[in-house]
Amino acid sequence: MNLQRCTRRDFVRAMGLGLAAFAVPGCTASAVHSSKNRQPNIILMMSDDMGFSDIGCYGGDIDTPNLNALAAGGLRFTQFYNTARCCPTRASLMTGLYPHQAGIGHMMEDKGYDAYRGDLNNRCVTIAEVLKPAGYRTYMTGKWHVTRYSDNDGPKHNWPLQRGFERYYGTIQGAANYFDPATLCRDNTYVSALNDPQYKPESYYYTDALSDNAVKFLREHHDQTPDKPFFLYMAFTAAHWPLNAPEKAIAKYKGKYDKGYGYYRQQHFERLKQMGLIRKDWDMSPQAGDWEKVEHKEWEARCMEVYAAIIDTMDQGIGRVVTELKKQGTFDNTLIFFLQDNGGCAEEMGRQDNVNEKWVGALKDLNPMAPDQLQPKTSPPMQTRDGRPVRGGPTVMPGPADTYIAYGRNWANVSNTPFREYKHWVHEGGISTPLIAHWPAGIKSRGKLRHQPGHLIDIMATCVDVARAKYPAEFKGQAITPMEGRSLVPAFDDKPIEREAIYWEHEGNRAVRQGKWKLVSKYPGGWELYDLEADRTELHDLAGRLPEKVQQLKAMYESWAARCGVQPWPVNKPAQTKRKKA
Ligand SMILES: [Ca+2]
Repeated sequence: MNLQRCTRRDFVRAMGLGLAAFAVPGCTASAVHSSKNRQPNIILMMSDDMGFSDIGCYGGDIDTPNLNALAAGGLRFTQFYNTARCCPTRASLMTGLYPHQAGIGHMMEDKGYDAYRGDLNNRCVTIAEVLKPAGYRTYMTGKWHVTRYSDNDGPKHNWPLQRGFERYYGTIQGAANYFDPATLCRDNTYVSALNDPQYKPESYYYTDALSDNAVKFLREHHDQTPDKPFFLYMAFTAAHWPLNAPEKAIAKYKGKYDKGYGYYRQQHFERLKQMGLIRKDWDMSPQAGDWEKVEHKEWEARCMEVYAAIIDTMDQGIGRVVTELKKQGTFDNTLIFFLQDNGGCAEEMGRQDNVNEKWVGALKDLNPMAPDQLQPKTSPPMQTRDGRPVRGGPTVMPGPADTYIAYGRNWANVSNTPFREYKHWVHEGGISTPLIAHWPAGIKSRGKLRHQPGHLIDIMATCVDVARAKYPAEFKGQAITPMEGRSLVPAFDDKPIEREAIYWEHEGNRAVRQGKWKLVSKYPGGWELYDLEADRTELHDLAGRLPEKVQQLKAMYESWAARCGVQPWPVNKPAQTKRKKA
């Protein structure tokens, strides 16, 4: 791979650009790509709960040859950001707004304020809703997770088909057993993993099902409307817990992680520096776990083996999508993005010694389920389709359908190398994601890095730009909130992305980044200030030394929070507001 060394000058240049105030969103595609008559196809691939340095082309040790090839043929952004968790990330990505502006300030419950309805509002539009009027066909596979209405018989106004997608296959809610996912849906109707007439694999595995159905949609598109451009959103649940993967995929990684946390963190750190993805003079964040003190070493290593197998399987599915594009002759003029929805996850789901007392003890009279019966449970206590209880804890090796276990904080710390914190926090470990951009017809550079900071909100602006679409002021009679992001097209040519700042709020964790400066706070603590050019691993707090900078950024944060409807955490329902369920 042709890897560009990251120099200090590159960083200074990229970060200094963030200081330009209140720039107008870029609309440069017409200038850059005026020679292209045809609008590009756009594929947006997102994975779930993965760290900054998991995939190979970002310094990881998991086999991801297909993602690595996209990186080698395109660009890798080194400072791209998400929102630190599933639902707000998906809302922000789909709408080009901050999550609170789209109504998903937290998760999938109505907290009584417009910014916290747990349901996309009607003052935002999805990328699919914007690209359709520009002539695009629109398809989606994967995790939706931007509505609190997930009953098969309930309101579906915010399901994918009602928010701009023509075809859909995936799960309406978040996490689920990969061998038998709950809320599995084709178009507008729930299906079981086994009774879907349109998809009959030899053995069912959700990640493969998402890739296979993406290929199916691409084939149908090519058969029916080859002259139209398409937008395909693939939202994998890989590698969110539970650690479920086919045994054959796990076997490939057997013994691979026996050296323990510190060894792999150091490997990630060295490769990141070698690839130019991080600066050589940054210090490493503190290590979370001591391998020597781990009681169940074989189990703990197995957790990481399954995690790797989940990601490996996703990468193979991405390879099948690329193969289909090449077969159709559409690979060159397809803009493919790959990114992750939040940092590595420190949640300890299913890892406790006594977890089966609660999980297995709660299940009575288990019977096999009929093929057309829907899996009712997203998490334990639950049973497998063939009638076995789903278990966890350190005596149960993760992987098979009857296990529900997370890889835990210490491996998440490896995934997030070299950064601090995890999914949920807005320090760099929670919000930093790879962003691969591959588009041979539109991006001249191959295998290069881009250090311009960017955020999920920029994907909508970029899609509007390259598709020559119009972001509406009004949609279905409603005024639409102006988009927040900036087109990444200038960065494709290594030009600046001009913006005031980037902001975060999640569960009381707050941050603002302007240029090289980041003000960040971990709920319920105070503000910390970092110079990300010198210290992106956030180890040298400058808040005490630079009180004026703290005040300036704090005022910016507060103004943004007020503008976007952010409430103090924890958000409690206002007493008199009782909204009826729609
Ligand atoms: Ca996630």
